[in-house]
Amino acid sequence: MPEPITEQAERVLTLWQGSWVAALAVGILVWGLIIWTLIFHRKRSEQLPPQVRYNMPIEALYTVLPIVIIAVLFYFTARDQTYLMETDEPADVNVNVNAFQWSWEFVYEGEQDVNGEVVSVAGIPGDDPTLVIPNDSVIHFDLESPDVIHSFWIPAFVFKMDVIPGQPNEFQVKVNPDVEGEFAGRCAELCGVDHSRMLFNVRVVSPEEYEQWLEEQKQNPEESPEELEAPEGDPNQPAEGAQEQGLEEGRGEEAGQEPALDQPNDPGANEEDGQQ
Ligand SMILES: [Cu+2]
Repeated sequence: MPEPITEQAERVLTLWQGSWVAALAVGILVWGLIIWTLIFHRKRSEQLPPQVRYNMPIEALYTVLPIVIIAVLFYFTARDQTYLMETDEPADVNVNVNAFQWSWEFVYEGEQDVNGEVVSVAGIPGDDPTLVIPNDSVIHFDLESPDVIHSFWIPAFVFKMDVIPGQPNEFQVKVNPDVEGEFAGRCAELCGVDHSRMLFNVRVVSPEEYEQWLEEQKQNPEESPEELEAPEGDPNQPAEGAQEQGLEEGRGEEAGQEPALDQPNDPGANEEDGQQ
């Protein structure tokens, strides 16, 4: 198991370990009974043992014991699930996670850059985005997908949640104080040909460093993700063209969309305007 870095992750780890201890205790009891039977109740003669149609105490035990085991497992699972799904505590950072084929966009809700756009970080397959979050803070995640089902998984959170089109999901975590460093993130739901490249990084920093990073993002906004996603038509040309144009103009959301939308309708114009 990875070292848990959130309060919630510690709870998940405890539930996991407790379930294994319970399973091992049941296992040892069952294996013990099997071995005891094998050793002390071997066939001793041709005479059949007494034949009975039922044995009330044993049958009551067969019924009651599994119910008790399942009730105990159910109690702890339901208790921890309720705790893990709680979103009441006011969050310090709100991140909208957009999972798409095949990368991620992280939108920092309520944080506007110098152009009035919401601060966001986006990736493309092969160029993983980095989610930056502060330690000792409550982080709220809203998960959305425009295409197919993905799964948002940060192994160090010991937690994953499906990202389902048309079904917004949410959860939040309290990152432990003193946690710092880079962690892995990935998509945990087979979502298409580039699923295995649907990776991201998580950088956990101090709240001061986080504020500094956020300020930098506001002053020097990254490229908007819209122009990185090539819509229909030639899968390569429009996206590259749009990206270049976007970079030249500093932003280029509108500029980026134009050539991408024009070309599929007017393939001839593409050749003639090749120098553009
Ligand atoms: Cu995916």
